[in-house]
Amino acid sequence: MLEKTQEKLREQQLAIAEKVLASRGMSLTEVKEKLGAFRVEIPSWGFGRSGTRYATYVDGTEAASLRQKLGLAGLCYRLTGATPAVAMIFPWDGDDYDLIRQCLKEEGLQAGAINPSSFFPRPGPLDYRLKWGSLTNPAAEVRRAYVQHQLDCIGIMRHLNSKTLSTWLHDGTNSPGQLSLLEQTRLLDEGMQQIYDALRPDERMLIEYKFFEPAFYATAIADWGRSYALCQRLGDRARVLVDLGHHPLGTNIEQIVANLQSFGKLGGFHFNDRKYADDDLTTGSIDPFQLFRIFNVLVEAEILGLQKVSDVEFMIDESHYLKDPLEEMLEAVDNIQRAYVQALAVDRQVWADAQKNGDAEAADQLLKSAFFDTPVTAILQTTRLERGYPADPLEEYRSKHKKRAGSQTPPLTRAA
Ligand code: AFD
Ligand code: MN
Ligand code: MN
Repeated sequence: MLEKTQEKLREQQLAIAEKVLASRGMSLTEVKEKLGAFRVEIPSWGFGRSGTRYATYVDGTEAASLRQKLGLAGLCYRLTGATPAVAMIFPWDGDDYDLIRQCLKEEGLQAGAINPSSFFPRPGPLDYRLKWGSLTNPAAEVRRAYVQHQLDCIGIMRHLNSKTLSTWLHDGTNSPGQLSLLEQTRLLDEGMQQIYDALRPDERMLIEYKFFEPAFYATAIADWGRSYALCQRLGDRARVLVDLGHHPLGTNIEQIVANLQSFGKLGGFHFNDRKYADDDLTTGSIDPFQLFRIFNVLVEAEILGLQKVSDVEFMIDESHYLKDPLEEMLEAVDNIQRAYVQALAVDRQVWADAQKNGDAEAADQLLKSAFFDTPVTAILQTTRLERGYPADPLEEYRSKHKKRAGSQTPPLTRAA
């Protein structure tokens, strides 16, 4: 009975959506087509369990091995139809690249961006000495070893048929005396150049910035300006990666996106949300209007011919501390798709007229109406059903796939 009622409601909402979009110069068919073509990468590490600096609480809903991570990633794709590629991270995801290829194939997945990890101590020069950084480490032996790790990751990229190297350095100094700030920037440029020079013409490098890490005094790639300057120096296959959690509170991220698109240097995103810092909350769960404003710039940039939405590498980068990781991933994908539909529903002509007339109130009401008054759920669910996927992936997972949370293992048990 409930199903029938939901179906009826969806049909009514869809009829309204058709009219609302038509009144804004958009066709429902076009919105469904664009939504159906939208893809977002999911991170292998997002299916594990993360913690704070104090503890990690494992409850059995997270993956405890790489195979389980890729199994959950495969289920995410089968439930959403929007996440065919998995971003991988090394050495975290191990060194059995044939196993990875086999798991990806079994799950109907591809490898997404390959993420070298600079923060993860391992045998050899990249051991405890990483606390002084990777490419900006004062010891040439450590810098050389980290460049080699990045070159190894380019090899893994090719082995897994990926075209994107996505780089974030944990580098930063912890006191004013530790390293000359001029030397820090010189070493960074030098190391990045060696990595970039190893890329083939059809491969690209995304350079991620981050405002700070705890205990930092000077982050090596602290803001979009430093990443942009690096990408400018390196060449056209180096682009900026915008991680939503990596800005000072209050930063106007959509303005950074607009700048980067104007300069042809937007590579992609790591989506997440936060109340205070970093990537610890589900995308769109705290500030969905910001996510909509970012997509609004992306849709406008495509209309202006600056960059196609499909040319932007969308990735989720979240740390899942409390909830079932796959639930959070499905929630994130839904919120991202929602923001895209809302941005597509903006009446661009009326908005341009309001701006030309300096009518800020009308312009703001127009954005608000796209965000609040578009029957998004009906558009999302219908598009999914027409593509052969469940209308509500999260509900489908919780009702048909989710194992109850496992026994509460004692805190401090670290998942793999
Ligand atoms: C951490 C960093 C950064 C990076 C991710 C994967 O803050 O966001 O993209 O690890 O390496 O979250
Ligand atoms: Mn990130
Ligand atoms: Mn992060």
